Amino acid sequence: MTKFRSPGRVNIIGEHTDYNNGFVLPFAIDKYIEVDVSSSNEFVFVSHTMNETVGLKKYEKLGKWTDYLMGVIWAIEKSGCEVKPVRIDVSSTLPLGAGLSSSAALETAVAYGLNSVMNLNLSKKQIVDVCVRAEREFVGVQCGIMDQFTVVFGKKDHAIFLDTFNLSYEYVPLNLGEYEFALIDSNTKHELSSSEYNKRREECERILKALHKNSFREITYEDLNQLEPALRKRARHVLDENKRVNMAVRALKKSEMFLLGNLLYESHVSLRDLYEVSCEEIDFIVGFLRGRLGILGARIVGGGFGGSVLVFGRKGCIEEAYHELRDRYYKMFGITPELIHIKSDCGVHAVV
Ligand code: GAF
Repeated sequence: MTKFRSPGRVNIIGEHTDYNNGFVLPFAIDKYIEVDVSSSNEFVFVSHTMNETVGLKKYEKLGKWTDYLMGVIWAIEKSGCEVKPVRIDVSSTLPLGAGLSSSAALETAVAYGLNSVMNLNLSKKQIVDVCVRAEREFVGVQCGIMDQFTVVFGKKDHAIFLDTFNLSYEYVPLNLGEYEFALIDSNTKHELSSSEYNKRREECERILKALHKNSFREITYEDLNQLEPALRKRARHVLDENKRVNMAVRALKKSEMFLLGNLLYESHVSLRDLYEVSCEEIDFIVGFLRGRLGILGARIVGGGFGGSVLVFGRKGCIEEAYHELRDRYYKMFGITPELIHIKSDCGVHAVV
């Protein structure tokens, strides 16, 4: 078997908590990156989506998509295994830059593929670690573990309630009845996304230092008073968001759909005002949807500064709202947003 498929992910709630030992509630989706791994005398990466073929030296960094592939090879070798030259063909049905974790999908498809083809004997957890390391140390984005974990451990019809403090997790059934999740891609991605992401991480490090704590899990609401105002906002978001994840899990289990929707709106406000990772286009979409008949909740997903809005609503209502939104959004920004229907799906696997 030489073809491997890895899904994207959406996160129901728990944003910017995964690198703060917090909780997240993501699920893998039915949009994928596929890679075909074949032996070769040199490293050759082919993107069928971008129509580009690139030959590289081992560990060569080019500042583009090929870094995710070479980063994985680098990280696998750092873990003590040897990776022989390969040709990797990449194709995708997962929109890039839409906040759906296309980078983690690409990394895990490559790691899983190399693991199978070269009999490396890496466990699923080791594959997650290799991919996180590739992104942090080779690509240079100081990501948390949520994306890679979700696209490896995803389970159809379930979300993963993950505690990133000790990596314990529980599959929560997605029994949505007459409701559904969908995405509206803003079709914008602001350049500063990775630098601002790393900045947020540094701020969180400063919070721990200022409060003399080893982990966000030791921080209480009273502690926040000791922080300077900018850092207080960031910490407040993390504490509140962790609570919201736990409430969302209970709401999902009890089918309290209105509560779940409200938590999404609250999360968005917090990401906009306290964590400051939203942008004009995304706020416009969430503002438009808020209070519309049949729409229960909406919020920015992923790292921020563009990408997609996750919408939760009664079946059919999201599509209806989208048609009205499309023209208004175009008038405002000169861009057409896109409606993406999603279903939950399983994690990375070989394609037969
Ligand atoms: C990005 C990162 F890769 C994740 O680890 C996570 O921090 C997310 O942004 C924000 O919740 O997708």
